[in-house]
Amino acid sequence: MKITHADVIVTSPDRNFVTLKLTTDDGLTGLGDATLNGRELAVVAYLREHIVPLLIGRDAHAIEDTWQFLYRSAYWRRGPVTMAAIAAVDVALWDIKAKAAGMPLYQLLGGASRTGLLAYGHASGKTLDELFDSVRQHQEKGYRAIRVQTGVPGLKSIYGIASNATFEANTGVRYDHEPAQRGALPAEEDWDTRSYLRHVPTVFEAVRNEFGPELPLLHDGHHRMTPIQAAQLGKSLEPYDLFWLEDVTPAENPEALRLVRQHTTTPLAIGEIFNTVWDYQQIIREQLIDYVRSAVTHTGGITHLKRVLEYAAQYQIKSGMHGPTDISPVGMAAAMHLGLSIHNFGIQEYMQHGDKTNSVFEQSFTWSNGLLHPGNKPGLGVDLNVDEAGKYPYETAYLPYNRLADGTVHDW
Ligand code: KDG
Ligand code: MG
Repeated sequence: MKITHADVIVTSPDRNFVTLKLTTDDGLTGLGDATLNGRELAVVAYLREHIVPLLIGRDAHAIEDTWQFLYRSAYWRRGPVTMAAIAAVDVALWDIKAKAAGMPLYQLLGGASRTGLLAYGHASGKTLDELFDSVRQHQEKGYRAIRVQTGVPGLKSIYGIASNATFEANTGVRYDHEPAQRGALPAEEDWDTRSYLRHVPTVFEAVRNEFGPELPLLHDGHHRMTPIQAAQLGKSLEPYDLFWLEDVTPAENPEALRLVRQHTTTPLAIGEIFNTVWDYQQIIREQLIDYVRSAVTHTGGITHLKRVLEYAAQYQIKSGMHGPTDISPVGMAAAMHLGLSIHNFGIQEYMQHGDKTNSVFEQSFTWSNGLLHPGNKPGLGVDLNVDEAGKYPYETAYLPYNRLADGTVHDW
């Protein structure tokens, strides 16, 4: 079975998505997500200019060989652009193989290890009242685990708080958290770590008092703290029994997590901006984290993320795959098939896409009782409606960035 066509489809329903569609001489098609938020066109160029020409005529069944060929023959390895492009090819080939076998993809990956995937959503609020409302809305939507992000007194606009009025006016969409804003320049947000560290524990205390001890609660530090600040936060949140505390430090320096670990028993999650097993090597071996945050989309696809998760399993570290709205429905489906099949599944992030996105990507997953399931159609279970996709051309959009009060650029 040979690959005869490879199309890179860029569409912007609600937000930008990049999708690779492979077609074989048997007439089978496969989809892969290559969306890299705010840098989408870099992956488009990488795919169109450097990968598509290499794919035509290749054996569509040779997934491992194609992965190794694309990774090793480039000479320039790793990095988010390369690994998102390879991921798209890998997932599209798994989609094709599963369709050829007449099975949902999770069956080829070893079969279901559970009935469904526990998923968490994003509650947020500038004030406690807004936050409580948002937690309740999530519970009404069926969520049984909830991420809590809060405004901080004195800071106008910070990561994780429900989309602002400008974003809503521009897009007509209200996401619970959608940081990328359309426009020629990135938005500027402000940051003050000391205010944040003082305020966050008071919010978790209030949320626990309101919602009780059972509800699994998560929180994202979004790479902003020094190791000692992160240790302080982990320690101050211990009484509120978090499911995890995510991205406490910038992830480039894995040794920072040693210091955090020495000081706190709050479980740690990291890795949404990692893209290979080598980024994880030290932190898994030294058991510095509890959850792997990588998305299939940004970590070389199912072939490579499965490898990371199997390594993690040796150390009782579980999956917590990234699933914000910038992971397309194709990327989400890949995550669900992988999550259903592995033994060390932990939790799946699930933010829910908007109506326009759902009109472009026809999906077969189910969401009930707080659990996701990828469905039982052969392959990934996602089709791309090309006519609908064509209605929404690419629009420039950037992630925001942070400045401190004195004007210094800070990690966002
Ligand atoms: O594109 C960036 C977002 O995906 C990221 O900010 C979301 O941190 C995030 C999360 O945990 O979902
Ligand atoms: Mg995150």
